[in-house]
Amino acid sequence: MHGQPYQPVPYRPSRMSADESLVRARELRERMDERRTVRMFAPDPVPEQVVLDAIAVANTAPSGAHQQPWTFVLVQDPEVRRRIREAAEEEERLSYSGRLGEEWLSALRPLGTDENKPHITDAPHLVVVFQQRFALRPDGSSYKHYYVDESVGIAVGMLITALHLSGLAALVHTPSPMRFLSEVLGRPRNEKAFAVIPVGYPAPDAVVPDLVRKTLDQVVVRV
Ligand code: IYR
Repeated sequence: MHGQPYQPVPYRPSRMSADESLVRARELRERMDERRTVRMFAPDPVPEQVVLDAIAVANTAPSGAHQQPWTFVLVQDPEVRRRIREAAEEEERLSYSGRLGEEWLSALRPLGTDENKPHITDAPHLVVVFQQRFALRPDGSSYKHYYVDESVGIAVGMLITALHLSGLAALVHTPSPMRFLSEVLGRPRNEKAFAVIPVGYPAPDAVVPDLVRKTLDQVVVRV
């Protein structure tokens, strides 16, 4: 793809009627409003194919120069999971005991988060998303990637949407700093950790913060 000439092909999807769009959009809006970030997972198994299909959806995300600058690492090895949890909790202990600062800590207070990250070892699946800051060819040469943060952010949005619509809960967890993930997972030097995403069913006794979403009027401006 990189450096190839422009060779477009026809795109003729069948058009949905406006009435059907209205029905589908309303249904989707209601379904997505049920999504909640979950921090307490049931240990029950989830077929890996559901997660792979959701990653395949994420892989359809638009990206800068269609470079798809993402890698999804599925971490199954319990020992690797344990090491990730240990390192994340060590960093978070420093964060919550002062590194974040009072303003950040008070923003987090209503969410009830703390330095304990049991979801890293306990959710049936763990997806660690890496952004490829640049492309690295097998011969060691490289070329630039564009709009990497935006591209990976969109892909992760599509991933959690796909997981939710497939009946699963997820958490976009960003331990900070995340450098340890590259070491533990042996990722190449062009990749930088973006998020740790445990996936599964909510625990039967799961609780979530009592959040209220902004209304459409609060987020839409018409010009
Ligand atoms: N990374 C920490 C803190 C944290 C930060 C934000 I912004 C959140 O929305 C939630 C947590 C943690 O994962 O606990």
